[in-house]
Amino acid sequence: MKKLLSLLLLLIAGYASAEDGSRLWLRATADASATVTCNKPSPVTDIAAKELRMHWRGEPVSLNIQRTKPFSQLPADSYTIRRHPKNGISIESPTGQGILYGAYHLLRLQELGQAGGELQILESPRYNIRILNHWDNLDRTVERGYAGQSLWNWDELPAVVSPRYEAYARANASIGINATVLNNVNASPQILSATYLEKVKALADIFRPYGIKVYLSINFSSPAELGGLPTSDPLDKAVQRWWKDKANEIYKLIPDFGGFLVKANSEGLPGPQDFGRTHVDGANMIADALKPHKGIVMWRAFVYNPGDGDRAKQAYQEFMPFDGQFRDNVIIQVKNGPVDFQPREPFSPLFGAMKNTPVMPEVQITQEYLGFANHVAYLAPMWKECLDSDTYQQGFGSTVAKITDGTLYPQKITAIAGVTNIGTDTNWCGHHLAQANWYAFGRLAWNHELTSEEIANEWIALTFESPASTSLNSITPNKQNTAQPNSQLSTVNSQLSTLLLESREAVVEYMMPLGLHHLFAWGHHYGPEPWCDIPGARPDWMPSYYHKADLDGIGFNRTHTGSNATAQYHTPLGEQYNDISTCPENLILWFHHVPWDHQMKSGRTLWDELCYTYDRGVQKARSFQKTWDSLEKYIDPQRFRDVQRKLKIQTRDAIWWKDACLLYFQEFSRRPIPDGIERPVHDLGRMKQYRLDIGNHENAQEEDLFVK
Ligand code: GCV
Repeated sequence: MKKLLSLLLLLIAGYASAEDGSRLWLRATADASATVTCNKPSPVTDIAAKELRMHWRGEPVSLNIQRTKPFSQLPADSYTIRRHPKNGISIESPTGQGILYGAYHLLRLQELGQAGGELQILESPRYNIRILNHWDNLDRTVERGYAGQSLWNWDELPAVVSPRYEAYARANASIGINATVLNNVNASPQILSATYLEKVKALADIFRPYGIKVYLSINFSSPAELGGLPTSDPLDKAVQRWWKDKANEIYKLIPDFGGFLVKANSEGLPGPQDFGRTHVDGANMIADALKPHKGIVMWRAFVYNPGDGDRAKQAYQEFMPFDGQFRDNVIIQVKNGPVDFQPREPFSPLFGAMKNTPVMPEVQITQEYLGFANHVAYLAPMWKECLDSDTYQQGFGSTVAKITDGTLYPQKITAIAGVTNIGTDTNWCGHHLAQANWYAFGRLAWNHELTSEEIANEWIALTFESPASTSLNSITPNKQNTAQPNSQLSTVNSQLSTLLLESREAVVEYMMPLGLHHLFAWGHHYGPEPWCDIPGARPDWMPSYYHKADLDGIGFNRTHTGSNATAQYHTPLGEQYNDISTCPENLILWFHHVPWDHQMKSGRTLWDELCYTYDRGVQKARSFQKTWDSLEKYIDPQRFRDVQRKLKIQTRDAIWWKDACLLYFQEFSRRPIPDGIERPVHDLGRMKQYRLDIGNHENAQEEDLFVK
């Protein structure tokens, strides 16, 4: 009877909160009443206690702030979770923030059915700063955002505070994210005006109890544009004063303000070079203003100019000479690859090469180059590919992760940034399955040793498993909890995790396999236009700059006989990339101009391999539809239909990519599309005639494509 009643209650609760994706991976019902005590309550531990009281269905929990063993040598937000046979559970940490992470960890275990039995957990984060970068503009548009408008309603702030701000903070804290840059790196000087700083303060106040620090992107010309000074020259005394005063003003409002993110002398933005100064002059001047407040500067290395040779080499060329010259509160933010978040790139050669400067990886959670919020592309494998790459800079095993997380270099600051995919859409990310990328970023920033599969399994269970099932299985101490996913849920988990784990590679295959890159249409980065040639446009924004297809072959010669970008990589990697017989085939066209008849490892010619790979990508997209459809009976109707619709678009786009690229490159290869490959359904001439119109919010819908 009791069970029946609780089932009824849960059903009612389930109906009350429809599965529209708004609850993300935090879908547990708030109907518990756990006993929770804390030795040193604070706003942060209060949140931890509240979460546990509402959601934890087990024995009493004590939250203990303590600084001694095992924490003396560990980062501040480390924590332990222990089950004591007769005394309930303890969560210990030197900080309230660690306690909060411990609470979310315990609740996650409960939802996964893993909170029973012995608990002896010690966790500490690999990166100190785990930060989201919002590319949100003050008019609420989001650059490369595909999930609605910016969450920050600047017009209404600080008077009106949306409940979504707290929900955002909670979601981030639940996966260990502890920092956020609120505005676009293409920054408006206005963000530093007194009016906007009041709004920023309102957000910082909401985020603080969740352990999240606020940072801002700044425009290097702010002293002139906002402050009315005649110059923004970093060596000018009045400019230096202006930044110091601005920092003082900010810290008065937001005492724990994190610092500034700076995009300077990049893609037309102002920077120190406008005044004949260097990145060091610019970064250090701002660092000096922040230093008294313990703030930091994240200075981006995303720089390239059309006249300066191979774009892939430029960040290295520009930044290496400055190694060791930055202040100790500057960290250089480096995109995972040397060009720009392409579906596949080698890692940036700056990782490990800068030995005397803290460096942090920047990855892109929003899918600017991976089908926006229309395609499923689970990105943990892509980020791990970079983090696990061996730079060889400190001998074998010097992975990008170990280089940047403080293991191999004594970096005082360690950090990792993710350009977020979050917006006002009900489901936050535009595509239900894209929530997995937000989740995966947080989990990997905390622990980059987790596998993509582990993270996917966790996320699927939390996001698609019925919360009812866990609440019906109460947790009993010292007994393995029985709330293991039941067979239905296991089907979802195994099928969906296979789909997720294959998804990024599928996108690479149907968009830009074998190391191809930047074949995108002019004006946006959604569909293919490998033929795109806009008279007078920057050559390094044209696809032909990258693919270099001609009658002999295809690909960018970056070897010693070409741009020599391979020389920026440490021995033996540079040599490996340089030699066509040892270069990994998934990067062969990144580093080599390869003859059409070059024999690949499969025994096929390059041309045939290209055709097979594009086709394989399309077949995978089709298989995602089949897999998803087979799960209909296990998934709630709204999310099922939403994803089903997106997968249809994805397959349509995959075919379009394959046809556009193969038919175009065939004009150079002059070879037939091999037997056994799905025939093109589009006509190259017609595809070339049409411009893609993808609408104001870059959220391409079926009817928007192929508009004349
Ligand atoms: C925010 C790419 C994107 C730009 C982005 C830039 C950057 O070029 O297309 O939208 O600008 O990277 O990372 O600064």
